[in-house]
Amino acid sequence: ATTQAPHIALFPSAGMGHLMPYLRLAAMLARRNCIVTLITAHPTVSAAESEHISLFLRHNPEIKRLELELTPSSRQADATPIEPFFLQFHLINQSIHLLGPLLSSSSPPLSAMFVDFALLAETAPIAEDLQLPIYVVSTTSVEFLSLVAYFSVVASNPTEFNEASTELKIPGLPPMAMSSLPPALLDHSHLFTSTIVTNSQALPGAEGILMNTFDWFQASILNALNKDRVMASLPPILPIGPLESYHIPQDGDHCYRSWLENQPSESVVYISFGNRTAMSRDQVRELEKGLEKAGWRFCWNLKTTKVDKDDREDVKDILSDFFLKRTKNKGVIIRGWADQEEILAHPAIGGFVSHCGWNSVMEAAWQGVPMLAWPQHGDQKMNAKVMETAGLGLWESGWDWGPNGIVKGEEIERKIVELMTDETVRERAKKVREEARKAVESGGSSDRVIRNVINSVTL
Ligand code: BUP
Repeated sequence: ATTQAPHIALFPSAGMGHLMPYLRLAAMLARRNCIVTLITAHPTVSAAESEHISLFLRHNPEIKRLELELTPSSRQADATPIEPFFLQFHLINQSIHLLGPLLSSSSPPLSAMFVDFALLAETAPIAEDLQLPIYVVSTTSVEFLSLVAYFSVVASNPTEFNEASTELKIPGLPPMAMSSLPPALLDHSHLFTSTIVTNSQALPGAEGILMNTFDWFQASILNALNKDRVMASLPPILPIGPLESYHIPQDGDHCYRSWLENQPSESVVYISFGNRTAMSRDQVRELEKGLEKAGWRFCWNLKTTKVDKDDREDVKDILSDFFLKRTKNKGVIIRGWADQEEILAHPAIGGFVSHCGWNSVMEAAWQGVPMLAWPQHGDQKMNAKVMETAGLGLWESGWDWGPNGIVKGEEIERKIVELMTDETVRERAKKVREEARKAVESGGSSDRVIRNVINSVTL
């Protein structure tokens, strides 16, 4: 009998860090002859999300789109203000009942659903009704995922996990430092925490957890979870990364493009803290000092608000005249969206100061660019540790900003110099690149895993 191409619905949640891996996976599945439907929530939080979805679909007309129209929030108008991206998780979940009818009329009929962790608990009953296998596509490190998976156990046992704890011990895994965990986890009424608890309870019902990582990068924890089964209820962890770029040429000439062309090889440090991390003015001043004193060329992706739509200030209103004058030919400042993959791929880039969002870690691994981790919140500190352990770069674990103080210019200067001059780290990062590329080539570890997943959802 002839087999039919599987039809897979992908359901990402909010934020570019959650959207990018889904778009990459959608393109990859389409390349591998799957029929792909992308479920998108409307409206999105950031302008970057809606722009990327439109551009992506225009360049990939074979990928179908289903739009989930969000119903307005039932939260009280006077409820505690909440991070816009967490609120969006909540809004999508609240509107999921609209999804069943949309999906049941899909043509050809669906073969499987791939969903974001934050949407799992609400989507699982819909998938079950339609008799579809459900896979989670996780957008974080395996370490953070294991914390999330174990968290429902911890949450029901406050004597094991409270403000006085210094470590969290998951049987069979190395202990996790409390200082690396998101502080919001201690607050059970926080939407972040309740989202984790609810969805972590639903994880055992998934067929597998697809992850943007590769065997070599996180071998030890992957062995513990998949071979030693230290968390017996967890479905298989399926490393399919690094997810490859979907290559859409960006319009226009962004200022950094021509500038980078004229810089010597590995002479520029790229700085970005992701799409939704706002840096305080005091910290911006210290970073200016550090960059200027370190003396290396730089390309700084500067954000001062959580949501891009709110970011309207001019560079001159944010950075000091002194800094701009002193570094006139030394660096370029990016405002608005930049193609980070393109930047990291540029031979002029020699180091990456990053918040360690997981996509950024995988993109640096793919290019073999050494990182200096400066994590802020969420999974970032745990990701930083994974990155450092894999040998991709440096992490100064005491660095923070916001309520816990700011990092001084001299400190920043010292670490940037170390990042740009440490030959051992540079060599090791090149080794990471080599292993990343081996994983995705035909017959490589990630290639085999995704091939098996596609086969198992093919009727
Ligand atoms: Br900012 C920015 N260009 O200007 P992470 C980000 N990105 O391509 P987290 C750009 O967005 P969030 C820009 O390459 C990565 O693929 C970047 O995801 C890309 O961060 C993605 O690194 C950001 O996982 O997401 O914290 O999960 O940026 O939304 O905070």
